[in-house]
Amino acid sequence: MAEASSIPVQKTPAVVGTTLREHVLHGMHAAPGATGEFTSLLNHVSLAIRIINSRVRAAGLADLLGYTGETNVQGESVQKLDAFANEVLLNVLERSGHCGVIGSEEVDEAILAHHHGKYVVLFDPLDGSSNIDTNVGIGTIFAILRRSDPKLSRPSLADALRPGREIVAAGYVLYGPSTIFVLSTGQGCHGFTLDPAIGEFFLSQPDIKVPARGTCYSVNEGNFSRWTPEIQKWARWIKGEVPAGTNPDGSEPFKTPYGARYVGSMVADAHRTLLKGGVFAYPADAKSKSGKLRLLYEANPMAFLFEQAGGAATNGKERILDIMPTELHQRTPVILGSRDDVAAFRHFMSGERG
Ligand code: FBP
Repeated sequence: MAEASSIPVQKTPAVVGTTLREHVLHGMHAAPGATGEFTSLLNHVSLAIRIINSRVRAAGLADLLGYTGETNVQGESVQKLDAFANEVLLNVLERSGHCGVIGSEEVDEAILAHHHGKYVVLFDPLDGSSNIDTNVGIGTIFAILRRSDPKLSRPSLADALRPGREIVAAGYVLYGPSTIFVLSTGQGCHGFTLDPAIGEFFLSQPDIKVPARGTCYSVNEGNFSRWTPEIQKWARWIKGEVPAGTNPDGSEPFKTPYGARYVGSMVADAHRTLLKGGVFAYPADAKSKSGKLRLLYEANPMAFLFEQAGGAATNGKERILDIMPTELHQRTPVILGSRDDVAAFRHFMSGERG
């Protein structure tokens, strides 16, 4: 009679997917010296997101559409749902006890929270606010950094003004037809879908890889007349108005024209680009001389995710993650997406092409 140990164990096929909590916990077990604080912080972020999601889904019924009447540090009129999402994230993060510094798109100054809080969390509570009232995809974006010496130093703005390459985790949530949470803790980029019946995120797109080249471009062409001649050349090139020509790096010629896709919510446009490839760009122009998007809580977290997925992100001159921040709400030109498509944009910006 065979030894019990040699009898193959019949594993029941997994009918229950991997939850976000399990995925993060697994990461923690793999990290030497992990204390569980990082996992707990990510679980707090996930709680805030599920609360925001519940209101986004019923915004029209919960008197959460329209404006609060206030203006934020960006000079924008604050939308009720933006203010609500901001309150929820601030509340949950402060209560977590893990944050030394919190930075929000909706709050002028950095919030110096817990003296010994190990982490810095920077977020855009509701991205794509111009689309809130028209029920188009909107999102939440965040980045997490570890404070260099929480035991000794008091929390300060300097803890937040660090290059994106020091990010330890970043993510965004797209409140679209389904609620998708894309997260990276430095081990690749993974997508989770919220099961609204259970209120739990399940792993739905493990190890996302951006294709090296895409077939779509995403930019607000309404700004064309304000762009530099180099960027206008890129736009004519990607629309096939001029021959594709040869690449300065000798790589396979591009197949233009590309298709145009633009939602006007960075999270929605970036998510499509992450999965399908291509390029999303919000370059600087004569009106927005430093671009429109914010470095610390829009460009950096997205750049971290795209690089974790094998893509690229630049301001046209350097890697977004190498930019040294000087202000909490500073803006930057953003070009992100497939490696080859971002390289092509850079070649036009630097005048190497066109
Ligand atoms: P907020 O909504 O968080 O302010 O973000 C800015 C944003 O809405 C991005 O999501 C989007 O990519 C961009 O501005 C759209 O700008 P525009 O309307 O000029 O194309």
